[in-house]
Amino acid sequence: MTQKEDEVWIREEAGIQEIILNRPSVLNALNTSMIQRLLDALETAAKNPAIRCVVIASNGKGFCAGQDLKEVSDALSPGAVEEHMAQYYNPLISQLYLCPKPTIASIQGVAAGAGMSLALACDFRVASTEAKFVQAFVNIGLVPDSGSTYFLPRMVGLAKALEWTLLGDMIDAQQAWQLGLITALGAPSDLGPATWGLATRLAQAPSSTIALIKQAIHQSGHNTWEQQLTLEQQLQKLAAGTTDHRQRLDAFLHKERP
Ligand code: T3D
Repeated sequence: MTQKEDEVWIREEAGIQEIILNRPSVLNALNTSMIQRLLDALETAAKNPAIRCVVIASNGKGFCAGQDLKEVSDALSPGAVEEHMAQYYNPLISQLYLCPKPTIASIQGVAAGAGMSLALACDFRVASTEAKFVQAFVNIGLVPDSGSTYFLPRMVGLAKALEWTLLGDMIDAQQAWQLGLITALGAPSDLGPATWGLATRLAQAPSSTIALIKQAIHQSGHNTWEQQLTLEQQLQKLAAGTTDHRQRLDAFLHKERP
Protein backbone atom coordinates (compact mmCIF):
# COMPACT_ATOMS: atom_id res chain seq x y z
CA MET A 1 0.00 0.00 0.00
CA THR A 2 1.39 3.42 -0.92
CA GLN A 3 0.15 6.59 0.74
CA LYS A 4 1.17 9.67 -1.14
CA GLU A 5 0.93 12.63 1.14
CA ASP A 6 2.84 15.54 -0.28
CA GLU A 7 6.30 15.79 1.13
CA VAL A 8 6.57 12.49 2.96
CA TRP A 9 5.50 9.24 1.38
CA ILE A 10 4.95 6.17 3.50
CA ARG A 11 4.55 2.65 2.25
CA GLU A 12 4.44 -0.70 3.97
CA GLU A 13 5.42 -3.95 2.32
CA ALA A 14 6.58 -7.32 3.63
CA GLY A 15 6.94 -6.03 7.20
CA ILE A 16 8.98 -3.01 6.07
CA GLN A 17 7.82 0.56 6.57
CA GLU A 18 9.51 2.81 4.05
CA ILE A 19 9.41 6.55 4.78
CA ILE A 20 10.41 8.60 1.74
CA LEU A 21 11.32 12.28 2.07
CA ASN A 22 9.92 14.02 -0.96
CA ARG A 23 11.03 17.64 -1.38
CA PRO A 24 13.73 17.08 -3.96
CA SER A 25 13.94 20.74 -5.07
CA VAL A 26 15.40 21.67 -1.64
CA LEU A 27 17.32 18.42 -1.12
CA ASN A 28 14.51 17.21 1.17
CA ALA A 29 15.03 19.95 3.76
CA LEU A 30 12.65 19.34 6.64
CA ASN A 31 9.73 21.60 7.40
CA THR A 32 7.49 21.27 10.44
CA SER A 33 4.74 19.29 8.73
CA MET A 34 7.31 16.79 7.42
CA ILE A 35 8.70 16.31 10.92
CA GLN A 36 5.18 15.74 12.24
CA ARG A 37 4.60 13.10 9.53
CA LEU A 38 7.88 11.40 10.47
CA LEU A 39 6.89 11.43 14.13
CA ASP A 40 3.51 9.86 13.34
CA ALA A 41 5.08 7.21 11.11
CA LEU A 42 7.67 6.27 13.73
CA GLU A 43 5.01 6.06 16.42
CA THR A 44 3.06 3.67 14.21
CA ALA A 45 6.20 1.63 13.52
CA ALA A 46 6.96 1.29 17.23
CA LYS A 47 3.43 0.11 18.07
CA ASN A 48 2.45 -1.99 15.07
CA PRO A 49 3.80 -5.56 15.32
CA ALA A 50 3.34 -6.00 11.56
CA ILE A 51 6.12 -3.45 10.99
CA ARG A 52 9.44 -5.20 11.59
CA CYS A 53 11.88 -2.78 9.98
CA VAL A 54 11.89 0.95 9.15
CA VAL A 55 13.68 2.49 6.16
CA ILE A 56 14.18 6.22 5.70
CA ALA A 57 14.88 7.06 2.07
CA SER A 58 14.38 10.09 -0.14
CA ASN A 59 13.60 11.32 -3.62
CA GLY A 60 15.89 13.33 -5.87
CA LYS A 61 19.62 13.77 -5.60
CA GLY A 62 19.83 14.58 -1.86
CA PHE A 63 19.07 12.58 1.25
CA CYS A 64 18.11 15.46 3.57
CA ALA A 65 19.50 19.02 3.92
CA GLY A 66 18.35 19.37 7.53
CA GLN A 67 16.04 22.08 8.76
CA ASP A 68 14.32 24.10 6.05
CA LEU A 69 16.18 27.36 6.62
CA LYS A 70 13.59 29.41 4.76
CA GLU A 71 10.91 28.24 7.18
CA VAL A 72 12.88 29.16 10.33
CA SER A 73 14.16 32.46 8.96
CA ASP A 74 10.57 33.73 9.13
CA ALA A 75 10.35 33.08 12.87
CA LEU A 76 13.91 33.68 13.94
CA SER A 77 14.37 34.06 17.69
CA PRO A 78 16.37 32.01 20.20
CA GLY A 79 13.18 31.12 22.06
CA ALA A 80 11.48 29.94 18.87
CA VAL A 81 14.46 27.75 17.98
CA GLU A 82 14.51 26.21 21.46
CA GLU A 83 10.77 25.56 21.35
CA HIS A 84 11.01 24.09 17.83
CA MET A 85 13.72 21.70 18.93
CA ALA A 86 11.84 20.67 22.06
CA GLN A 87 8.63 20.06 20.13
CA TYR A 88 9.98 18.53 16.94
CA TYR A 89 13.66 17.60 16.56
CA ASN A 90 14.26 16.11 20.00
CA PRO A 91 11.16 13.88 19.89
CA LEU A 92 11.94 12.92 16.27
CA ILE A 93 15.50 11.88 16.89
CA SER A 94 14.57 10.12 20.16
CA GLN A 95 11.80 8.14 18.49
CA LEU A 96 14.16 7.11 15.73
CA TYR A 97 17.11 6.23 17.95
CA LEU A 98 14.95 4.42 20.52
CA CYS A 99 12.72 2.71 17.94
CA PRO A 100 12.33 -0.94 18.98
CA LYS A 101 12.42 -1.96 15.30
CA PRO A 102 15.65 -1.94 13.27
CA THR A 103 16.10 1.24 11.25
CA ILE A 104 17.99 1.92 8.01
CA ALA A 105 18.89 5.23 6.35
CA SER A 106 19.17 4.80 2.58
CA ILE A 107 21.41 7.66 1.50
CA GLN A 108 21.88 8.60 -2.15
CA GLY A 109 23.13 12.16 -1.78
CA VAL A 110 23.88 14.89 0.70
CA ALA A 111 22.90 14.49 4.36
CA ALA A 112 23.38 17.88 6.02
CA GLY A 113 22.71 19.28 9.49
CA ALA A 114 19.75 17.53 11.09
CA GLY A 115 19.60 15.42 7.91
CA MET A 116 22.95 13.93 8.89
CA SER A 117 21.68 13.47 12.46
CA LEU A 118 18.70 11.58 11.04
CA ALA A 119 21.06 9.20 9.27
CA LEU A 120 23.24 8.81 12.38
CA ALA A 121 20.23 7.96 14.55
CA CYS A 122 19.44 4.94 12.37
CA ASP A 123 20.92 1.53 13.15
CA PHE A 124 22.27 1.13 9.60
CA ARG A 125 23.37 3.49 6.87
CA VAL A 126 23.30 2.08 3.35
CA ALA A 127 24.84 4.59 0.96
CA SER A 128 25.57 5.24 -2.66
CA THR A 129 28.99 6.47 -3.73
CA GLU A 130 27.25 9.83 -4.33
CA ALA A 131 26.39 10.17 -0.62
CA LYS A 132 27.96 13.06 1.29
CA PHE A 133 27.72 14.17 4.89
CA VAL A 134 28.14 17.63 6.35
CA GLN A 135 27.80 18.93 9.88
CA ALA A 136 26.49 22.13 8.33
CA PHE A 137 25.47 23.72 11.63
CA VAL A 138 28.70 25.66 12.22
CA ASN A 139 28.45 27.13 8.71
CA ILE A 140 25.29 28.99 9.78
CA GLY A 141 26.50 29.71 13.32
CA LEU A 142 24.55 26.95 15.04
CA VAL A 143 25.54 24.12 17.36
CA PRO A 144 25.14 20.55 16.04
CA ASP A 145 21.80 19.20 17.25
CA SER A 146 19.38 16.32 16.87
CA GLY A 147 21.87 14.03 18.57
CA SER A 148 24.92 14.72 16.38
CA THR A 149 27.13 15.60 19.37
CA TYR A 150 26.03 12.33 21.00
CA PHE A 151 26.37 10.04 18.01
CA LEU A 152 29.56 11.31 16.39
CA PRO A 153 32.08 10.89 19.23
CA ARG A 154 30.71 7.40 19.82
CA MET A 155 30.70 6.43 16.16
CA VAL A 156 33.85 8.00 14.73
CA GLY A 157 35.80 9.07 17.85
CA LEU A 158 36.49 12.41 19.47
CA ALA A 159 39.05 13.65 16.96
CA LYS A 160 36.88 13.17 13.85
CA ALA A 161 33.79 14.39 15.70
CA LEU A 162 35.57 17.65 16.54
CA GLU A 163 37.03 17.96 13.03
CA TRP A 164 33.68 17.48 11.32
CA THR A 165 31.59 19.63 13.67
CA LEU A 166 34.09 22.49 13.99
CA LEU A 167 35.04 22.71 10.31
CA GLY A 168 31.69 21.87 8.70
CA ASP A 169 33.44 20.38 5.68
CA MET A 170 31.87 17.91 3.28
CA ILE A 171 32.70 14.27 4.04
CA ASP A 172 32.46 11.97 1.06
CA ALA A 173 31.07 8.44 1.06
CA GLN A 174 34.54 6.88 0.88
CA GLN A 175 35.73 8.67 4.04
CA ALA A 176 32.53 7.76 5.87
CA TRP A 177 32.91 4.16 4.74
CA GLN A 178 36.51 3.97 5.95
CA LEU A 179 35.43 5.19 9.39
CA GLY A 180 32.71 2.56 9.63
CA LEU A 181 29.82 5.01 9.42
CA ILE A 182 28.34 3.22 6.43
CA THR A 183 27.16 -0.40 6.53
CA ALA A 184 27.04 -0.96 2.77
CA LEU A 185 28.37 1.23 -0.03
CA GLY A 186 27.69 0.78 -3.73
CA ALA A 187 26.82 2.35 -7.06
CA PRO A 188 23.73 4.60 -7.07
CA SER A 189 21.79 1.97 -9.04
CA ASP A 190 22.52 -0.60 -6.31
CA LEU A 191 21.22 1.54 -3.45
CA GLY A 192 17.56 0.48 -3.66
CA PRO A 193 18.25 -3.28 -3.93
CA ALA A 194 20.95 -3.14 -1.22
CA THR A 195 18.62 -1.27 1.15
CA TRP A 196 15.71 -3.58 0.43
CA GLY A 197 17.90 -6.68 0.83
CA LEU A 198 19.06 -5.58 4.28
CA ALA A 199 15.54 -4.49 5.28
CA THR A 200 14.10 -7.86 4.22
CA ARG A 201 16.74 -9.70 6.21
CA LEU A 202 16.02 -7.59 9.29
CA ALA A 203 12.25 -7.98 8.86
CA GLN A 204 12.75 -11.74 8.98
CA ALA A 205 14.95 -11.58 12.09
CA PRO A 206 13.46 -12.19 15.56
CA SER A 207 11.74 -8.88 16.23
CA SER A 208 11.50 -9.15 20.03
CA THR A 209 15.18 -10.10 20.31
CA ILE A 210 16.23 -7.19 18.14
CA ALA A 211 14.44 -4.72 20.44
CA LEU A 212 16.28 -6.17 23.44
CA ILE A 213 19.67 -6.13 21.70
CA LYS A 214 19.21 -2.47 20.77
CA GLN A 215 18.41 -1.69 24.39
CA ALA A 216 21.57 -3.46 25.60
CA ILE A 217 23.87 -1.76 23.10
CA HIS A 218 22.38 1.68 23.73
CA GLN A 219 22.73 1.40 27.50
CA SER A 220 26.31 0.16 27.32
CA GLY A 221 27.39 3.77 26.68
CA HIS A 222 26.25 4.80 30.14
CA ASN A 223 26.60 1.69 32.27
CA THR A 224 29.49 0.43 34.34
CA TRP A 225 30.78 -3.07 33.62
CA GLU A 226 28.76 -4.50 36.52
CA GLN A 227 25.60 -2.68 35.48
CA GLN A 228 25.96 -3.92 31.92
CA LEU A 229 26.38 -7.54 32.99
CA THR A 230 23.27 -7.22 35.16
CA LEU A 231 21.37 -5.68 32.25
CA GLU A 232 22.44 -8.51 29.92
CA GLN A 233 21.22 -11.00 32.49
CA GLN A 234 17.83 -9.25 32.76
CA LEU A 235 17.40 -8.93 29.01
CA GLN A 236 18.46 -12.54 28.47
CA LYS A 237 15.72 -13.61 30.85
CA LEU A 238 13.21 -11.71 28.71
CA ALA A 239 14.67 -13.10 25.47
CA ALA A 240 14.57 -16.65 26.81
CA GLY A 241 10.83 -16.29 27.39
CA THR A 242 9.99 -15.26 23.82
CA THR A 243 8.36 -17.36 21.12
CA ASP A 244 11.16 -16.20 18.83
CA HIS A 245 13.71 -17.95 21.04
CA ARG A 246 11.65 -21.15 21.44
CA GLN A 247 10.98 -21.46 17.71
CA ARG A 248 14.54 -20.73 16.67
CA LEU A 249 16.04 -23.05 19.24
CA ASP A 250 13.68 -25.86 18.16
CA ALA A 251 14.55 -25.21 14.53
CA PHE A 252 18.27 -25.44 15.31
CA LEU A 253 17.87 -28.65 17.29
CA HIS A 254 15.80 -30.23 14.51
CA LYS A 255 18.15 -28.96 11.82
CA GLU A 256 15.34 -26.94 10.22
CA ARG A 257 15.12 -23.35 9.04
CA PRO A 258 13.26 -21.14 11.58
O1 T3D B 1 14.87 25.74 14.36
C1 T3D B 1 15.47 24.73 14.66
O2 T3D B 1 14.89 23.75 15.13
C2 T3D B 1 16.96 24.66 14.46
C3 T3D B 1 17.34 23.33 13.94
C4 T3D B 1 18.32 23.19 13.09
C5 T3D B 1 18.65 21.88 12.52
C6 T3D B 1 19.47 21.99 11.25
O3 T3D B 1 19.38 21.10 10.44
S1 T3D B 1 20.46 23.34 11.05
C7 T3D B 1 21.28 22.98 9.49
C8 T3D B 1 20.39 23.28 8.31
N1 T3D B 1 20.97 22.85 7.05
C9 T3D B 1 21.98 23.49 6.46
O4 T3D B 1 22.54 24.45 6.97
C10 T3D B 1 22.37 23.03 5.10
C11 T3D B 1 22.12 24.12 4.08
N2 T3D B 1 22.43 23.65 2.74
C12 T3D B 1 23.68 23.57 2.26
O5 T3D B 1 24.64 23.87 2.92
C13 T3D B 1 23.82 23.09 0.86
O6 T3D B 1 22.59 23.23 0.20
C14 T3D B 1 24.25 21.60 0.81
C15 T3D B 1 25.69 21.48 1.27
C16 T3D B 1 23.35 20.73 1.66
C17 T3D B 1 24.14 21.10 -0.67
O7 T3D B 1 24.81 22.00 -1.52
P1 T3D B 1 24.56 21.90 -3.10
O8 T3D B 1 25.49 22.87 -3.73
O9 T3D B 1 24.63 20.49 -3.54
O10 T3D B 1 23.03 22.32 -3.33
P2 T3D B 1 22.42 23.80 -3.26
O11 T3D B 1 22.44 24.43 -4.60
O12 T3D B 1 23.01 24.57 -2.13
O13 T3D B 1 20.89 23.47 -2.83
C18 T3D B 1 19.91 23.09 -3.82
C19 T3D B 1 18.64 23.82 -3.44
O14 T3D B 1 18.22 23.38 -2.14
C20 T3D B 1 18.83 25.34 -3.33
O15 T3D B 1 17.61 25.93 -3.75
P3 T3D B 1 17.56 26.77 -5.13
O16 T3D B 1 18.64 27.79 -5.07
O17 T3D B 1 17.79 25.73 -6.21
O18 T3D B 1 16.17 27.35 -5.15
C21 T3D B 1 19.00 25.56 -1.84
O19 T3D B 1 18.61 26.83 -1.42
C22 T3D B 1 18.05 24.51 -1.29
N3 T3D B 1 18.41 24.11 0.07
C23 T3D B 1 19.46 23.37 0.46
N4 T3D B 1 19.46 23.22 1.76
C24 T3D B 1 18.38 23.86 2.23
C25 T3D B 1 17.71 24.45 1.16
N5 T3D B 1 16.58 25.15 1.30
C26 T3D B 1 16.12 25.32 2.57
N6 T3D B 1 16.73 24.79 3.64
C27 T3D B 1 17.83 24.06 3.52
N7 T3D B 1 18.41 23.50 4.62
